[in-house]
Amino acid sequence: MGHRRSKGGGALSYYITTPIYYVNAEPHLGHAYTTIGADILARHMRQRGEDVFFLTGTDEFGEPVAKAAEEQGVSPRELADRNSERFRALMPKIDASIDFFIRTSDPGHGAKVQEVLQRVHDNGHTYEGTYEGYYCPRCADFKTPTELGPGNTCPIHEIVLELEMEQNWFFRLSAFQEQLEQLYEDDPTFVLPDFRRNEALAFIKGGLQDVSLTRPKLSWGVPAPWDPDQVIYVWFDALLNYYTALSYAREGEDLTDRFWPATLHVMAKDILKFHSVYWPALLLAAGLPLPKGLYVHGYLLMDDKKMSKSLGNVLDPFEVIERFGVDALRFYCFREVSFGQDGSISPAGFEQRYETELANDFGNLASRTLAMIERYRDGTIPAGEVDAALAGGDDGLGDLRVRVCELLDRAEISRGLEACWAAVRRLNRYVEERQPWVLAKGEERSSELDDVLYNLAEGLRVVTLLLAAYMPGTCDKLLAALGVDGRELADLGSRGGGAEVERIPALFPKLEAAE
Ligand code: ME8
Repeated sequence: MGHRRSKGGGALSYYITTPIYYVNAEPHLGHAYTTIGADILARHMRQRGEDVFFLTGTDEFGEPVAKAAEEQGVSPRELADRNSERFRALMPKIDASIDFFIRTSDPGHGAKVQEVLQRVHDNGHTYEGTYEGYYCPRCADFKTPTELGPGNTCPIHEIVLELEMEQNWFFRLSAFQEQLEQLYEDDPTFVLPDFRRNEALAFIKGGLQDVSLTRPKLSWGVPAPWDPDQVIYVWFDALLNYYTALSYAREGEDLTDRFWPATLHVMAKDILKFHSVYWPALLLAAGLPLPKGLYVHGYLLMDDKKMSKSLGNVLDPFEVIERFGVDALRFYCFREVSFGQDGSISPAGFEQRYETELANDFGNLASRTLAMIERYRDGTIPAGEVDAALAGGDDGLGDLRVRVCELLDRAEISRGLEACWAAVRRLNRYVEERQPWVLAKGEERSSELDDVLYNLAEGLRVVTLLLAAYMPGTCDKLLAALGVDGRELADLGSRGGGAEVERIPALFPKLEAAE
């Protein structure tokens, strides 16, 4: 079961989002990771002919940004402009095929936030009250007693929190307890993976407290329409980006009916509570349809700690791309760390996988296949019989497409990649077993050689089409060299012989020695 749905028989609409990133610092590999993950799914669904909209952007209001700006001696607007631009510049570098980049400082966003929250207010889900409790300015989160670390600290940022008291508007989150429990019961895949669903449900069952919806004293935010002395608490303003973007992403067009509710929100576990509890409750309060699902992945770790700007142990994605290339980055993140789990990454790990898997497994399969077709058949893929021995089993090519599609329906990105890689290795073994260079020695085994070359070219075509969502640039080059025009995943098994192939330079050249 996945999160996909049909709108009246035509193409499925597939609306996928990443979190919008705080502009209090520059992007790091953690941000690239989520965005690449979502991009893999977006690209894959486009190859399946679905109507895709892929959104990312920046979260610009609220205390985390206002504080960082103060520390740097600039206005929040200046800091937001500067860092938002860096996030935007990251997108083409990581080959993220986004359809829109939202900034919460966009006027179109603010206006829509006000409209939705006015409805929440009019529907009677707000009241005025006094908040007293511990607030982490870096998380922009009011911590419940069970969420606090020892000595009233923030367990994520490891800082001591002040007791805050302020007058603000509350959102009646507690009133949605039953509806949320029901939602989790009715739709067991609302949050994936399962263990994250259980965490979210446990949080709900622990008893929901009302939460602040607005904050006084802050000027960097969207004013509450019914009380302009207060601004909307940044998390509610931020969550609404997923909905507001559709109303103004295309000038003169409202995409809301076409794409809302969202198919999948992708994020890491740090913001599970906001997405799995506050977000559906807010939508219910506004009378809006709920997203189909969330996928909550783990952390990229460096030296066994979460890579984060506040801990300072971050890898710069721009530098990684410079050294290894964008597709190696896209591959490595999902190969080294199983999507959904936490996992460590390191420059040494990059190098190793680059050499053993990209250069030796995939690069080598591609270059030897193209070289043999050129040498033995003048560059034309011969017609041949499909080899049943390659089709079956866990690493067989026969149902590879179906297996990868099923996995990616559940956002199992690493498992989808694993399935493709097993097929790459199987094709390399096939070359060793069938030894085309021996078959090429005399005319008498010519039709056997045709079959082997045909099966190799076909296997490589299928696996490369499936890998194209993961490593778009590399796979495009290889598919062009194999004479494949389209990128659709329908009817994968139908190509005969006859296409012309071209030899190309190594897809993954030897790395320069590190400085
Ligand atoms: O939380 N490993 O923004 P943010 C994996 N603005 N993913 C990581 C990561 C790591 N080490 N570090 C960051 C916010 N991420 C809010 C979101 S959404 C309505 C508002 C990724 O800049 C991951 O997706 O702190 C995580 O959830 C997100 O960046 C947090 O980004």
